[in-house]
Amino acid sequence: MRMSKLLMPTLREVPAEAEIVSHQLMLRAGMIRRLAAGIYSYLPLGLRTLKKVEQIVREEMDKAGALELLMPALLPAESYQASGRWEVFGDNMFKLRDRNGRDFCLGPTHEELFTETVLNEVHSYKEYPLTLYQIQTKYRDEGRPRFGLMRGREFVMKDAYSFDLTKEGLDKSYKAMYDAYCRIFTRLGLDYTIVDADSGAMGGSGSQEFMVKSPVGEDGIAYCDACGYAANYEKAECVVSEKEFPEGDFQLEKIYTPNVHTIEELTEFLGTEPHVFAKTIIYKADDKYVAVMVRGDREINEVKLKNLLGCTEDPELAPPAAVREITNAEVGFAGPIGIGIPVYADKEVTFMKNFAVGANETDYHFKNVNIGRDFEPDVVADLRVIETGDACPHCGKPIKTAQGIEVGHIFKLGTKYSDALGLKSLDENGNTVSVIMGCYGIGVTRCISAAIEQNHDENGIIWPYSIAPYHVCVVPVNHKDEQQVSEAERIYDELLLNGVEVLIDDRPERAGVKFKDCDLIGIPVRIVVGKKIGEGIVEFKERTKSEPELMSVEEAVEKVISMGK
Ligand code: 9G3
Repeated sequence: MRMSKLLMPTLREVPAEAEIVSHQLMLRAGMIRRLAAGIYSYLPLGLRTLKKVEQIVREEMDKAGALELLMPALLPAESYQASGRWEVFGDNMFKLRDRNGRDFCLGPTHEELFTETVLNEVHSYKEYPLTLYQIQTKYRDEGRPRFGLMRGREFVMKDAYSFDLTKEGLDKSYKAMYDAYCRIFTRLGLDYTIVDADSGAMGGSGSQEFMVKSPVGEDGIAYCDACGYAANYEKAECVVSEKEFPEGDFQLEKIYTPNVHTIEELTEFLGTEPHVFAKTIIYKADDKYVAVMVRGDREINEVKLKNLLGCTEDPELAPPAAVREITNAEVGFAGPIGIGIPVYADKEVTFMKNFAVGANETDYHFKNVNIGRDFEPDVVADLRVIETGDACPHCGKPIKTAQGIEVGHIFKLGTKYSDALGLKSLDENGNTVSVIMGCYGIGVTRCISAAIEQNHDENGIIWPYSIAPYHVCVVPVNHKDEQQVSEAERIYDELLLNGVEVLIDDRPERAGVKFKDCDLIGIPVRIVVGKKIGEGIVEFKERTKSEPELMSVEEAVEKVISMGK
């Protein structure tokens, strides 16, 4: 491709709207352009990389025995009403009406559609197991679209769905997808970690996320280098860590703590440390209130709370009016003693002694509180957020935490959707069974952002060879030098003839501008045709290396051709 003919509007300046490197570089490299919040156009370089990512996903899914379909993105409401999800996803779902006033949506995910397809088209147990997939544009009206393609409102997802008649079958289908994902992310050049994850609204018996470690990742990961344990922080099991508490048999004591609302103020006032205080936070879960307790130095894990309570809506902090109603005190003085609503305590609270809690009276706390004598929690469970340095739940070594970009998420769904849509089958013994499903997602456009987050430097993108928009750029240093230009053209033709994806920078620009653009757009190899071409010598500069190599034209051409093999 001639760069004089390529639409590649590179930018010198970083666009203000872009907060993270991958977003900045995709705009500066002329790969994408923003149309509206979370909605992007793909210019030639961006589209070439997108298609390469899609092709790698497609090849590995096909190799794993999955069958590719393509579902509509414009879906009638009925598709989601049978599963009850037409209401559940609220504002996140793009809804519209056709000319006859019928309800439609732009598809955010397709469990129902794939289940319906199998329901309508598969009629014998001999046709199972079946894994179907698509690579398709999804629509989700995210409240906070940001970070470019990382969290868009229109994005490309590979979504796959497996259908089995036995649990063992699901395990096999799930493993086949798990292995295919490992091959995909390896081929994409992503350094990824697989973590146990919460299944959230999807239900089912468990899920795993494929995470690319990055400080801009929205998910927290807890992992152990010693034994390989890794989990999304939402799910990571917490081990009780013992702390020092005042020893002795003290009487419960109510103390006047005027204007003491925060932990810091209370520990200051009592002259103790945060862990000698137990927080009591009141949550509204669906339509009931619960008091949740964790040690003062810990945070409540609301995903664990939601799963424990089994509520459909996310638990929310009770509004101040409700807190006053329940505790007869201002916010900040809630405690378990005599609170009158169920008390859910994190396991660590049961190891506390002579500790402080709110007294359910404005400006008062209790000290020297002891479980058993002064109150009994209704439920004790793992309800806290894991922290760096906590003991690994598997081997006890210190846990590490990191941020991660979720590029894949695989679920053992079970029969939630097949039951909702009546997908059953006779098995080989003639018994009627519910079809057991798995679902498997890859954020295809998000993988592009993740690849750049993991592969860039101060000069721009450093593409993994497999998804680079082009593999080599031939650059004549002086566009006025007849020999340099004709030799560069000859190399360009030779590479084209050998099927290499090659650019020639034939623009009438200074060499420095050409080198900067070539680095910015992340082309893996640059062949520089300069003064030494008189001796048949060119510079072979790999984007991952700081210094160019000098070599003959023939060697350079051979080297590039061999890289593509
Ligand atoms: C919606 C909207 C947003 C959503 C969903 C549905 C997330 C939704 C979860 C999944 C689960 C799996 C198939 C591929 C793998 C992931 N956000 N999820 O279901 F209607 Cl508006 O998408 N889907």
